[in-house]
Amino acid sequence: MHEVYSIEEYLPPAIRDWADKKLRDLRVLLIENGILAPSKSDPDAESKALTDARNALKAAQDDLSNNENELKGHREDLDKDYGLDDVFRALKGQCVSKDSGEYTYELCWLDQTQQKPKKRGGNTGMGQFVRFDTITVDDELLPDGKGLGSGERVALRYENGQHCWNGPNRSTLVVLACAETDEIWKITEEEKCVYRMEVGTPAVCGAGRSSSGAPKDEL
Ligand code: MAN
Repeated sequence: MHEVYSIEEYLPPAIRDWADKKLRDLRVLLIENGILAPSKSDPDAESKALTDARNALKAAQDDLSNNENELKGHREDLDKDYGLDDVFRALKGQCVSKDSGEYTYELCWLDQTQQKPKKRGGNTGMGQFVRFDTITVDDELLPDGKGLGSGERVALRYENGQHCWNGPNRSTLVVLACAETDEIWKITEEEKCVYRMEVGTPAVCGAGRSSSGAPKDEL
């Protein structure tokens, strides 16, 4: 506006006043329409249109970053091993528990295992899920079918749980066998802070697959 104002100097006073008023009116109009910043004296002031554009950009960037994070989560999920035929995908986020001694033990599929004191005190992490494994077991098959039986069984390894005083970080080996419902059958502490859970689940009842639970003739 400076250049325009200086033109006034060359005008006769009457026209100058008229031009001056017109310029003021124009300035007010531009401010009202968000094109011009409200105050020239404040160097940080910016027009409403610029503020709106800046806010829109910020909102779009936030959206983009949220979507990118979501995409990253989905990609990681797709890369994860959900076991034979992805059967464990459906179980993710679900937990089963069982009372044993002074604790309730909790197994959360592909997530973590925990020891929860029945009386007082906080929960103890017994490991985070790290990977699938196959182990060979040789147990007598119980009449109620609630046992591992013998042969190769799918196992889940949970490691890096809460550190054990004078011992390792807690870990859990979860050994699975075919059963009608998800159920923890037995919990043992094999060595100090090294736990083993024997668990029944339909997730390993795949027929004819040696690595996924009891073979058909054992059912
Ligand atoms: C707690 C529990 C036990 C474990 C001891 C080790 O009492 O986690 O299972 O053996 O800590 O100090």
